[in-house]
Amino acid sequence: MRGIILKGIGSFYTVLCDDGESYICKARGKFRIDGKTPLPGDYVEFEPSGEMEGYMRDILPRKNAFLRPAVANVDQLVIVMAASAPKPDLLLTDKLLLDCERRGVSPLLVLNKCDERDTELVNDIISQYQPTGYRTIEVSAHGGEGLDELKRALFSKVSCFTGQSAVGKSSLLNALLPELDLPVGGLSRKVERGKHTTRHAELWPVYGGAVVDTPGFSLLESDELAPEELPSFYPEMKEHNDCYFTACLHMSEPDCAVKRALEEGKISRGRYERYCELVKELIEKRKHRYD
Ligand SMILES: Nc1nc2c(ncn2[C@@H]2O[C@H](COP(=O)(O)OP(=O)(O)OP(=O)(O)O)[C@@H](O)[C@H]2O)c(=O)[nH]1
Ligand SMILES: [Mg+2]
Ligand SMILES: [Zn+2]
Repeated sequence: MRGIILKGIGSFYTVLCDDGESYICKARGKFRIDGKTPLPGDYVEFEPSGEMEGYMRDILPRKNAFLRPAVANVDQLVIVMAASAPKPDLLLTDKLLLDCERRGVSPLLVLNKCDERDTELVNDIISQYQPTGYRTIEVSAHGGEGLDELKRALFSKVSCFTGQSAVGKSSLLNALLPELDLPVGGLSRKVERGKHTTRHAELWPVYGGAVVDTPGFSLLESDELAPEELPSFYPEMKEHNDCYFTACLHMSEPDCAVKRALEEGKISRGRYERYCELVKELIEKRKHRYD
C-alpha cells in the first residue's frame, strides 16, 4: 500500500493511505542501513500488519527535502510577514525566496495582521516584491480579511508556513482550521527562544493537500552557493539579462542591464541592496572556505 507520512515519533510513523485511513508504520532497520530516514511528506510503500498498523517498505523518490524542521516534498512555502509588528526582516524573506528558487518550491508572500495595517509599510513591501512576480496576499487571522484567498492558494499542495516569530503563522492556520488548535504566543516570547525546543514537522491533511506549521524562521537552509549563481535566483534580474558580461554580477560591471532597470525603477532598490549584501556575504564565505 501507498501513503504519505504525516508525522514520525521515534521509529513509528503515521501514514495517511490513499484510501483515507491512517496507519502507524514502523520503519524497518533496512532504512538505517541505506542511510534513508523517512520524513514527514515522504510518499512510502508499506505492508499492512494487523489493525491499522504496518511496516514501511520503501520511500519513493523525493522532490525536495528541508532539514529544519525535516520535511519532504514541499510544494509551497508560505512566507508570512506582519503588516504591523514585528517589523518585517526582508533579508530573511529574500533568503527564503532564494531557497524556494533553488529547490523548486513556489513561494507565497502573506502579509498578516492587516486589521492593524501600517499602510506605509505594506505599500513598501508590495512595491519591493511587485517586480519579482511573486504573489502577495494581505490577510488578517483576527479580522478574517483575505482568508478565502489564502485558503484557495493552499488547494492540493503541501504548504509550509514560515516567517519570523510572532507574525501569526499558527494564528492563520488556526483561523483556517480551528480543529488544529495550534499554540499561539505573544510578542514577548523572546525569552523562550533561547531554550532549545525540539519541534517536529507535522503535516495536517487539508484542502486536498496539507499544511505544516513551523516555529520562527524555519526552513531556511544555508548550504553553499556560489555568488555567481545568485542572479539566476532573482526573477526580476533574469528579466533584464542583456548585460555586457554574460556572467554579470550586476554590481560594479560596466553596461549592466540590471543597473539600468534599477535606475528606471523597474527593480526595487531595497531588494537590490539586500542582494548586494548577500553577494558580499557569499564572497566572504568562499574566502574562508578552507579556514
Ligand atoms: N492584530 C493581529 N494580531 C495577530 C494576528 N494574527 C496573530 N496575531 C497575534 O500575534 C501574536 C503571535 O501569533 P502566533 O500565531 O503565535 O505567531 P507565530 O508566527 O506562529 O509565532 P512563532 O510560532 O513563535 O513562530 C499573537 O499574540 C497573536 O494573537 C492578526 O491577524 N492580527
Ligand atoms: Mg507558531
Ligand atoms: Zn549586470
